Amino acid sequence: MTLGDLARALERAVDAGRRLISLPPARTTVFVGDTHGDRDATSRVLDRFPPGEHALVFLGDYVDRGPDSLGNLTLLVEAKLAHPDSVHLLMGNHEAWAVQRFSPADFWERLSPPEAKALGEVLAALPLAAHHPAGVLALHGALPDAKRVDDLGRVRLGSPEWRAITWGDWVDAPGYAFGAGETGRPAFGRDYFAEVTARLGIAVLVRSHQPGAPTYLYGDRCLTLFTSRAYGGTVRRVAVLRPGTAIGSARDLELVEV
Ligand SMILES: [Mn+2]
Repeated sequence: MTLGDLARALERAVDAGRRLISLPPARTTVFVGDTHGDRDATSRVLDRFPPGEHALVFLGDYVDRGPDSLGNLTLLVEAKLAHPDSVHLLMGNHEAWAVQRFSPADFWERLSPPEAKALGEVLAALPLAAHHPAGVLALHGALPDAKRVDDLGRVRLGSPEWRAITWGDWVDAPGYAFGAGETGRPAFGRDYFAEVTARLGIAVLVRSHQPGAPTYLYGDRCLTLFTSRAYGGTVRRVAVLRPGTAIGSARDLELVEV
């Protein structure tokens, strides 16, 4: 698939411009962390958890860092086209080149300006979050300062809420926001997590994005997951949520190595 073909396929593969995905409670849901050019990781996930039988939520950052960004993105788009209702590709900061540039960005920097523009525009339509009625919210980075879950469907690209979702880190300390200016990574603390999750009625947040974060944070209610070899020794794991499971903490999701 050429890059132009990929951009056109992606245009058909995004979730019709929806920013918030509602996950079906009756199907096993599999959350997949950053894959970052690790096509082999994506391939293993698709083999082990066939879409259709499972709902698959990819948490963003498909390109850069790893050896095969284009192959990884192509495989994901093909899976999305084949199973539009059970494969969900959320936006990470590495898909948001058209909104905010960053460095290092080995994949984006190798594209010609027209290629980067075409691909950047279609990736900017990706959804930002997925909500499961058992009280699980999935997104790339951190929670936006929202009043209710539905507000996540109306987040504007480039807004502070968008920056929290795609760029936000969590800090294992009391407090709310740890300022990061216009270009740095916004960071949030334990009190902010407690307040926003209470407001949204969320028991567990599943996210990726921050390689240095502990797997479990905030009373095991914030799960940080990676599914890529691009971070060196990081184990490739997914989190599985089975139908009917009562979710009190992220430990109620099963971590599976792929
Ligand atoms: Mn990221």
